[in-house]
Formats: sequence, structure tokens, C-alpha cells
Amino acid sequence: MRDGVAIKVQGDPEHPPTQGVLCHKVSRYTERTYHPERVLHPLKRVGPKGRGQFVRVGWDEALDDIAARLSAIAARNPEAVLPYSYAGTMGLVQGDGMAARFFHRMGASLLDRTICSSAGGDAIAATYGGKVGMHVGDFAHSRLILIWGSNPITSSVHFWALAQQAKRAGAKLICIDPRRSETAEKCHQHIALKPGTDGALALGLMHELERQGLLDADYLERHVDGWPLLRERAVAWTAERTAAECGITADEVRELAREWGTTRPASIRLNYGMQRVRGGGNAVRLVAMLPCLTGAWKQRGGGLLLSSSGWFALHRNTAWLQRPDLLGDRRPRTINMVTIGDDLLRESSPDFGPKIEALVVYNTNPVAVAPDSGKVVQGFRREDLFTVVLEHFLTDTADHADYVLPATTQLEHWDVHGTYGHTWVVLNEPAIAPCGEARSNAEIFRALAQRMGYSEPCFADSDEAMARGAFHDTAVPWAELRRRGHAPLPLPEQPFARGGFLTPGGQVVVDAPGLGVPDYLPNHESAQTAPELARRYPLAMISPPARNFLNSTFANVQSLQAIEGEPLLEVHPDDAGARGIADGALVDVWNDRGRYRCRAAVSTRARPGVVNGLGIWWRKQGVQGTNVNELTSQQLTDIGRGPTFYDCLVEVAAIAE
Ligand SMILES: Nc1nc2c(c(=O)[nH]1)N[C@H]1C(S)=C(S)[C@@H](COP(=O)(O)OP(=O)(O)OC[C@H]3O[C@@H](n4cnc5c(=O)[nH]c(N)nc54)[C@H](O)[C@@H]3O)O[C@H]1N2
Ligand SMILES: Nc1nc2c(c(=O)[nH]1)N[C@H]1C(S)=C(S)[C@@H](COP(=O)(O)OP(=O)(O)OC[C@H]3O[C@@H](n4cnc5c(=O)[nH]c(N)nc54)[C@H](O)[C@@H]3O)O[C@H]1N2
Ligand SMILES: [Mo]
Repeated sequence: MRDGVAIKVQGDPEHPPTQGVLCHKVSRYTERTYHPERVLHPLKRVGPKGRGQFVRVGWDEALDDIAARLSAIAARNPEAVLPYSYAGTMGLVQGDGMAARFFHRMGASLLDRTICSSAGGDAIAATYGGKVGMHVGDFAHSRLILIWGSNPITSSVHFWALAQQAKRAGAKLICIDPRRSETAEKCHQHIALKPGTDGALALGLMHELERQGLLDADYLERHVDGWPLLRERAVAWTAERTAAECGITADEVRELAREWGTTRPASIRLNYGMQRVRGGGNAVRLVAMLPCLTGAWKQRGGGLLLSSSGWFALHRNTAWLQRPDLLGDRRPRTINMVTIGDDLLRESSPDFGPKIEALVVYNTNPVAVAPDSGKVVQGFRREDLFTVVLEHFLTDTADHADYVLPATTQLEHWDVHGTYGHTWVVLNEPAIAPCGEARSNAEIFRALAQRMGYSEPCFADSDEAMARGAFHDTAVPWAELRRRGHAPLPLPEQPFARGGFLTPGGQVVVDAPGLGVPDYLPNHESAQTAPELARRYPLAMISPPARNFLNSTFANVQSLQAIEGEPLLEVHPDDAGARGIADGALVDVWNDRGRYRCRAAVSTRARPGVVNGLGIWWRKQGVQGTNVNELTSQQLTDIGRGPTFYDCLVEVAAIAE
């Protein structure tokens, strides 16, 4: 700080899980906060929807009008109002704290927040009883780490530091990823399977573990319920069949099983990249069995981590933060955020309920990040839809708003956070006064509540009071958060060394209620399930995040944009050669849903038959005003009603410039 201005954002060296290491994009947070294009005043639309033409208005005018419009719709049917939010900030106050209270009080439609992790999250919860796993710090003790569907150099740097520590102590790192990511090239081995075949690989490993006599019979007997049912499935998955399905070699399968079964301690850093396909939930359930089959949990540095968020849920004050009791006996419908494209275009019907008449968007940029954006854009362009967007910038989504309300950044507001993999609660104190006329999300919903006559005392809670109450003080003392900025959750060491999973019976569950025994499910869009489609669109496309962006956040920060260059599609030299595509050529990528133009990077980062469209650029930064989500589909995952961004067939052709 200097004279009330933030000059640098850096990590705290005394924060145990990160030790002061900050990822590159967030180190540019001041550049983003003081960006010349930041929205600093309320804006009201004057041009056609989507054009981004606005005039400045005062807060009172904007809030009075918004409250009146929402009140009128809610008086007819509150479910015609849909709140839509996700990852901008996932803080407990500025995420779904005051906003949740507000929409619960209204009786608005509920939102199924599925766009990221629900397939894997629900799958791991069905297996272990919660979104829990080994403690991230213990990876430093591993002798073998499988980095599975995860690119930690990009998306989880604090875990990568621990993997490096393990590597220096002699551990082997194996990356399982269709793309030769930044991480894959730094591991000892890279297994480049086809997208969506992880479930088959897990079954093949089970087959080999048994065949090679590497199961831990004692751990299985005591702590796993239903292994014989799964064993019956695995019998059919010989190394040869597995290899053919995954597009790898049988030796890779056999050798991976041998190493997994003989190295101690052995761990898996599973991440969400592998569950964005039709069978993503089943695949997570299958992979989650691997450390149970070999008793890997018994050693410190052994086990699996997909998510630590279940540990936070044990100590969070969610009912107080979000006040679902304000619904009374109303049971509003739930809209899945993944299918917002279709749902905005639906009329009222007995099945669907009322047509969506108002959309209040905060912490998310759905026009850029939701699948099948052709439909999403069509929905957002509806002249009879009233849209309010709380934002820092005129994103693709804000361009479609009737009102854009300027929100504070994390430098300007109070919050408290769970985390992406570790188990320390983190405090977010404001460092600077709000820029321009920006207000925090919570402050905006508080002001709207007042105008709509919501007089319950909870609408008077300050942002700081909400941060203070977010966790039970006995577990996460506020005084410690204020003093140090962070506080560890009180958790057992090596939680599952002697079983004690969070399931009702304390055992790992194979045959889960309502889900059955997990199995491999090929992609929605694959030669097995859609042969005619696969003939027309022979390439599978995945679209993981670019290293210097956070989903679509930071895509407009110049220093980061300069590093990423422009939207790219990585194409393997064989696929490029067959289509006459030169490195750097402009290409069209298309399928039945849409068409997207960008530049080709001919590179062995792509495996044959798979193209990588790194994201998530804003649509308006694209050559023709589209991005990769023009191509992705609204089909859902097997478990968790999640998106299938990486289950997407396309064709690519060079175009004349
Ligand atoms: N093709 C493809 N699509 C994907 C993915 C993919 O891998 N491929 N990834 C998916 C995943 S994992 C996710 S999580 C989603 C994420 O998608 P989103 O939830 O939309 O996340 P962002 O794109 O980061 O956009 C967040 C927006 O919130 C704003 N924001 C940040 N902080 C605040 C705040 O305090 N207040 C307000 N009002 N606004 C704020 C930012 O300016 C930004 O515009 O995208 C999904 N979409
Ligand atoms: N820099 C940066 N960091 C981020 C984000 C960001 O956008 N940028 N986003 C944040 C968010 S919201 C999330 S959810 C996480 C996402 O981070 P991760 O959970 O790590 O997920 P992704 O980055 O989508 O994918 C990880 C890897 O999975 C690979 N993959 C794709 N399909 C498959 C498959 O079928 N099988 C296997 N085995 N691998 C596959 C991709 O090629 C990619 O290298 O990162 C968070 N961190
Ligand atoms: Mo995410």
C-alpha cells in the first residue's frame, strides 16, 4: 500500500500451504483492479441487447428501478427470477452469502451450481462419504504421485510445489492427461490417453493389480464395502482391451499397475479435468477405488485428493450464512446452470414452470463460459428478459445487461474463503477503499433487500459480521483469522489410515444407493456411441484453461494477454498434415452447434485425434466474436448433472487469409 493505493499483491510466507507463492495471474491483481476499463459507476442500457451501449446512472436510480422490476415479477411468480452466479469470487460473503438470503426471501428459482465440479464432487462423496481426501501437505512424503486430469503448474501451484519437493526426495511423477501440458512435460512419465477413457484405465489397473497379486486384502476386507461386485467388472478389462480403449499401450497399463501396487507411499492428485465428460462421475468413482485396493491410505503420503471442500463444510455456518429457512414452506424449482442456453429459450410449461423473466448475474460470465454459447447468446438477447449484472468489467455477459452494477474486487471488500485443495480458512480484509462508486455484492443485495421491504434483521448484517460468522468460532477462531489471516481446520492426520470414511458405515462404498456399481461409460460424442457423428467430426476437442487466465477472468489484463497471445487451437502434426494446416494458420473449427475461428498451433502438445482449444477467451476477443464454447454441448454428465466441456467432436480446416 502507498497513500491508499495498492501497489503489490504478494503471498504470505507464513501461510503454511502456499509459503508465500502466488500464481502468476493473481500477482497481476493490482493491474486488474486499476484497469482503465473497470466499470466504476452503475450503467443503464441504451442500445440493443448485447451491443454494450450504456449510460451512467446514479445508484439510487438503478436500485429503485431494479427493485421495482424484480418486485413486479416476483409478485406474479418469484420463480420467474433466476440468480446466476459462480466462480468470480467464491468467498462465503460475496459469493452466496447475502445474495442467497435475498433470493431465499424472494422465493426465486434455485440455481444448481454444477458448471465446474459436480460430477466428480458427487462421485467422491458417494464413495468416501464427502468431498474429502488426503491432506495436500502429505504429498511431499509420496514416493509415487499420479497427477490425473490435473495441470497443477497452471491451476494448482501450491500442490505442484509439494510434488516438486517429493520429486527432489526421489518420488516418481506420472501425468495422465490427453494433452502434453506444462505439467506433463515436467513429470517422469506422461500417459496420453484419449479424453473420457479414464474409467477404462482405472478398470484395467484393477484387473492388473489383481492379476499381479498386488491387492491389500486386509484393507479391502476391513474398509471397502462391495469390492467383489467391482472385481467382476474388472475381470473383462485386460491390459490389451484397456490399451485399445484408451489409445495407449498394454505395457503402459501393466507397468502403471505394477508401480501403483508396489511403491509406498503412493498417491493420486485427481482433478476436475477428467470429469468434464459423459462418464466423468463413474470415472471418479473408479479411480477413487485405486488407493483403497492397495491400502495406500495407510502410509503418510498415500491416498487420493480430489477436493478438500468437504472438510470446510463440516465447520461452516451455512444455514446462518444463506438462510434457506427464509423460504418457509416454498420449494422453488431448480435450474441447472449448465443448460442456461436452453432454459432461457423455454416458454412457461407445467414441466419447466414459468418462463425466466429476470436474471441477476454476479461472479460469473456465462456468455463466455457456459456451453453451447450460440444458444446462451440467443437467450441473453431476449428483449423481454430483464438482466442485471454485477461486474468489474464489460464482459460478454455484461454487454447483454439492462443494468451493470460496479462490484468491488477482493482488495476492496471483506470475505472469508475455503480453498482449492488445502485446509486453511483464509481471511480477506479490505486493503483499499472501493474504487469509483463500486459496492460489494453483499452491499448491493442488502440495498435491494431494503428497497423490496425485506425487513428481517439478517439483511442488516455487515460484510464484516458475515465474515466473522461464516465458520463456527470454536473450530476457526475469528481472533486467529484476524491476527494471522488464516487458520487451519481442526482435522485428523492421515484421516483414512484405519478406515473411518465419512460414509454411514465408515467404509468405502462400491454399490452406492441410486448409482449402482461404477462402470466405464464412453463419451456422448465418440465412435462407439455416435458413429455417424464421429465420421463427420473425427477430432475430439478439449478446452482446458490457459495458464495466465482464471477461466475468463484476467483475459482482459494486458500483461497476461500479451503472454497468451491470442486464442489458439493445438493440433497434432499428423492431423494438421492431413488437413494442410500450417503452424500459425487461421482455422475454422466446427460441429453441428457452431463454428469458431482461431489460429492453429501445430504441436505435439496435442495427441493424434485430439485438439486442444485453450480457454477461456472472451467472445469479443475472438476473430469472429466467438470462443470455444460455441462448440461445446449442453449434454450432462452421468452423475451430478455437470457439463461435458471435454466431450466434444469437431472438424478443423485451414481457411485462406
Ligand atoms: N470450454 C470450457 N468452458 C469452461 C471451462 C473449461 O475448462 N472449458 N471451465 C469451467 C469451469 S471449471 C468454471 S469454474 C467456469 C467458471 O466460469 P465463471 O464462474 O464465469 O468464472 P470467470 O470466467 O472467472 O468469471 C467470473 C466473473 O466474475 C467477476 N468477478 C470477480 N469477482 C467478483 C466480485 O467480487 N463481484 C462480482 N460481482 N463479480 C466478480 C469477474 O470479473 C469475472 O468476469 O467456467 C467453465 N467453463
Ligand atoms: N491458471 C488457471 N488456474 C485455474 C483455473 C484457470 O482457469 N486458470 N481454473 C480454476 C478452476 S475454476 C478449476 S475447476 C481448476 C481446473 O483445474 P483442473 O481440475 O486441473 O482441470 P483442467 O485444467 O480443466 O484440466 C486439467 C487437465 O486435464 C486434462 N484433461 C482433459 N480431458 C481429460 C480427460 O478426459 N482425462 C484426463 N485424464 N485428463 C483430461 C486437460 O488436458 C488438463 O491438462 O483450476 C483452477 N485454477
Ligand atoms: Mo472450476
